[in-house]
Amino acid sequence: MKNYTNIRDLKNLKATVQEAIALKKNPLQYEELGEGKSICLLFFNNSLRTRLSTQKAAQNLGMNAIVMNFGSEGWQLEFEDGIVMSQNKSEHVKEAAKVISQYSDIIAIRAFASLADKEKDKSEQVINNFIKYATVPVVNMESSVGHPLQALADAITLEENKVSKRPKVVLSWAPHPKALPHAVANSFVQMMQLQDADFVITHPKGYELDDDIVKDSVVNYNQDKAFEGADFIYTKNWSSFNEYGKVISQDKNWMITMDKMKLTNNGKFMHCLPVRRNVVVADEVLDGDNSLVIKQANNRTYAAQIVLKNILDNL
Ligand code: AN0
Ligand code: CP
Repeated sequence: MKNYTNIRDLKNLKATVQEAIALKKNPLQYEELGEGKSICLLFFNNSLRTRLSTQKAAQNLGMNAIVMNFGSEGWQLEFEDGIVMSQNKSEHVKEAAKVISQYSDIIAIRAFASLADKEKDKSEQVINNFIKYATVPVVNMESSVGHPLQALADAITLEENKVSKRPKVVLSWAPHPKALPHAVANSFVQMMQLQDADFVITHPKGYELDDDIVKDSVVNYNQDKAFEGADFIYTKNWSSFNEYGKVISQDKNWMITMDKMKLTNNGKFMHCLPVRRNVVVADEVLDGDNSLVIKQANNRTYAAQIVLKNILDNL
């Protein structure tokens, strides 16, 4: 693997999950692999888990991690080609990507969707320009379309916690006051499409995800029906895709409560975090025995580590 931009870049998801679970037992077993190598982590948006777990993963592989918050510290980058740079953008991605490549063996990037321009977001302008002009591999730490490190951590968490061979897994929309990206939901859907599971997506009308992602995955607009017999409830808010980036409703009835969880088959609760308590999910669910959110966040380290290992193996 050269770049990791999508969960489908993994040759074999099942095998990768097993490798990550093995790695977790002895995280320092490849400590020498990354010796003398550096990774530049570039953040155009906020982060807690991605920043710390990817840094930890690099450290476990013996790499040096250099972190830069582009939003507040970097020059504003221009991504359009052939433009007269007379406005507020100080540097073009053409130079920036080539320069950063000289300081690093891998570049990892977080650049959320603008939620303003659907076509530009779908074109993955930031990450694709870095891939185009960088001379080293690029890793996606949440782009406008996907969050494949999160989806890999979720796959590890599902594997570790499933009690049947073919679990029922539900991706449920939940309300949120702010317009949030589709990336986490998109990558979760793409990851589930590679799993042997009964997978159902549930959301109110108007919150349909991109058809190009959902393909023939099952969608049920009735949350209660979707929850029946579920082994896992994966919750995430996202803004409308059709009315691009709009919050078209904040229906409180979609919040995940204990009453809703009672409809499931003793279902486990999952969320990528950060999560707003008593807006997205009730305290009693998040704090309950069936909540996997802290374990999920722990698996971010091993997801990142197995991805970086795979890239280092192919340098
Ligand atoms: C981000 C999102 O929804 O994409 C990051 C999640 C990992 N969440 C927020 O902005 C709250
Ligand atoms: N789940 C996740 O990516 O969290 P951060 O936004 O804190 O990195």
